[in-house]
Amino acid sequence: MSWIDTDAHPIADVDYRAQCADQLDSAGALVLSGFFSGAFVDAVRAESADREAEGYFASSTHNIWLTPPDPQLGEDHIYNRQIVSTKGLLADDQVAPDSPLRAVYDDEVFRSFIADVVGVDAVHPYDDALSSINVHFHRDGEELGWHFDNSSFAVTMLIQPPEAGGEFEYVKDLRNAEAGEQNFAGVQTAIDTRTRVETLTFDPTDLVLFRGRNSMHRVAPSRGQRTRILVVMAFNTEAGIGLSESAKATFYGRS
Ligand SMILES: O=C(O)CCC(=O)C(=O)O
Ligand SMILES: [Fe+2]
Repeated sequence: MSWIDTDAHPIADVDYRAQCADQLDSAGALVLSGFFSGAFVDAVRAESADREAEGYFASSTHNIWLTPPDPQLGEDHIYNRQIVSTKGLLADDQVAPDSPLRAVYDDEVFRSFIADVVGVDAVHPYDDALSSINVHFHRDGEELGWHFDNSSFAVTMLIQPPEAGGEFEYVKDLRNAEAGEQNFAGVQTAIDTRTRVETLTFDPTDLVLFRGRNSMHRVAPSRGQRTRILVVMAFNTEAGIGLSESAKATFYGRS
């Protein structure tokens, strides 16, 4: 597939896959520089820019866990702290059928590469019309607040950087969702004092794989007239999983 530089990134090669998997495990994130061709980024930028007005901009706040509040813990508890996110997005059903994003997302070698790197048998699209491929827009001043992802990993690609700001910040392994350990004290310290906060840098044409379920992360406010455009490709480790109606209403404003 010409959209991916397979000379630099031999995604069909088992040794290359193992090397990427090691890096993701040790760092919690994997940035593959120059993974996509310039033509890919240009084509996605051309089809996405100027479509911000069609995007859904959620105005509501959320907690870091992306869950409803727990009144038992009290209003001032870190679990109930409300975080502002202002980014907008195009959902999967707004991405053109002939978009290069679909060619990549549907490619069997790309999918099996992602599966091997994250250490699962296979990855599958979401079984709903909205969640699989999303295009995010951050205009001047817009941000994505601190959160843990619901999914265990995310595949992202920056299409257009903002003039300034828009840094991806994270705190690695801050909770252990699988063990049910939410680490309220650690989360509160990280948020209030920025202890252990790291920045992940990546550029257009890079592929980013990030384990966001246990590593709290945010995207700082964008600055300047150029909108930050970033694509998130979401996969499931089981077939037939779709978002609930309430989650669709929260994330996309419709169901
Ligand atoms: O915009 C980014 O770089 C990250 C997006 C993200 O964290 C998310 O969609 O959950
Ligand atoms: Fe996230």
